Parts: sequence; C-alpha cells; structure tokens
Amino acid sequence: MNFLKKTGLLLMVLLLAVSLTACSSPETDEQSAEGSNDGTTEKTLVVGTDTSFVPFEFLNPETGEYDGFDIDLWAAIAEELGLKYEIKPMDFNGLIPALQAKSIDLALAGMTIKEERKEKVDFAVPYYDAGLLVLVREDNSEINGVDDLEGKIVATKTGTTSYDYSVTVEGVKEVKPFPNIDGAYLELLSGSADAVIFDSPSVLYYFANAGKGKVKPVGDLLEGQQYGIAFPKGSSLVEDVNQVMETFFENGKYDEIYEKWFGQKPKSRPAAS
Ligand code: ASN
Repeated sequence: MNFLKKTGLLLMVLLLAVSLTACSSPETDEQSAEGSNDGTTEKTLVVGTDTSFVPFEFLNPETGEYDGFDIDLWAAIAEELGLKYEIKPMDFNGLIPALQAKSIDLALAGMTIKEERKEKVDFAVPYYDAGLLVLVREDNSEINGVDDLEGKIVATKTGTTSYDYSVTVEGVKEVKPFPNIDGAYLELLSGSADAVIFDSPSVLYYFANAGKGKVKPVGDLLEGQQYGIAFPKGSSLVEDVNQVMETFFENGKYDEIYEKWFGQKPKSRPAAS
C-alpha cells in the first residue's frame, strides 16, 4: 500500500467513489433558447462528446442520458448563454477532425489543451487539472511505476495524450491503442496487456469501481495536463464561453459542479494556460 501513501491516491479514489453516488439524471440534453447576442440561438448546436470518459461524460444507465462533470458544466454554460444543443457521442479520435470539418460546434471530452491541437482547434479557458497514471493488475508486483515498463505491452486510448506519452516511454515493447478506454482496461484484465497508461481521473475511477480488487494504480502522477472545451478555429462561442466560465469561477457555480462530481471543492481554479 506504499504506492497509495506516496502519491496520495487514496484520497482521490475516495473522492471519485463519492462522485459515483453523485451521478444524477440531467433533465434534458437541450436547453431552451433565449436571448443570446451572437446569433447562435437559432441553431441547435451539435456538442461532440466522448462515448465514455467517466466521470466527465458517460451514458448514465439509470436515465439513458449522457451525464458527468463536463455535461453539467456545459448545461450550465448553455443555459447562461441561452443556447440550444444536442449531444453527439463519438470516438475521441474523431472529435478534432469533426471540429475541423465543422460537423460539430464544440467538443466536450476532457480534452487536454495541447500546442499541436491548438493549431487545429480553439480552446476555451482550462477547466480541470489532471495527469496520467500507470495501471496494472492487482497481483502484479513487478511493475511499480513507469520505469518498470521495459519489454511490456501498454494499452491506452487512440489519439490521446496518453498514447503520445506511452510511445515515448523507453523500452516499451508495444503500445496497443483502443478507440474507447474500456477496451484498454479489458485488455489489461485479460492479460493481453501488462499496463494501461491513461488520464488519472479515469484510472482512479476504474480502480474504485469496475476494476476494484482487480487492478491498482502504481507510481507517481505523470505529465501535468489541463482540460478545455474545444471549438472550431475562429468560433465566436469561445469568447462567450470564457466570459461565462469567469463568472462561474467567481460566483461558485464551478465549485458547485466540481463538488458534485469530485466530492470536494477544488483547491484552486485551474491556472490559465
Ligand atoms: N485527456 C486526454 C486527451 O485529451 C484523454 C481523453 O480521453 N480526454 O488526450
């Protein structure tokens, strides 16, 4: 259990476990259109989202609706701006091309703000601080962190910062990308991969829920990252969303949604990138 003490993971796990119980049903995917000033109200915006990135976006089995921190945050922003929208789940890897093709109006997917992505899309202000973690099977005593991955097979999600990171880890035998992170977790459980490298909130949530007793995170938090809502380049929505986010950071709305999903108020607002 030293790894827990070392990284303070236990606390995060508990908080994520609390977030599971916070899972509640959104009233609707659509908000009523009223009084926006940028002409976007007539249109029903298409919000591209990942199929499963718990607890940020996932299909709530109880309601059959998309739910999560990102979903709630966007619902509040859209309400403030009087925007109508519909949720369109898709593979994470398809989100940036869809933004570039303007077939979606924004992407809500715990998307890490990254220089090379900024060349293709515009991000609103950072809204969540995260990092990456290594996950192994519970009975593995050989891999205690990223330095023990020599000759090992790592599973992760296609097109993510974790994939980019995993292929740079020295000595890794193979990186297996999956369109959805659930596929990577199953690959680990079946023994066809030795480790998963992925975003810390997802890893800790899996460890505390579906993977309980079967997997464990090891080592330190890798790579500081920040999530942002992504828009097609030049979208006028970015400015409006940033203004609302400023209001939410100041008036407690951001803290309220954060606490609902992570069981405590954020220690600070994510630093501007
Ligand atoms: N945060 C990661 C990325 O943007 C992974 C994800 O699934 N959102 O690449």
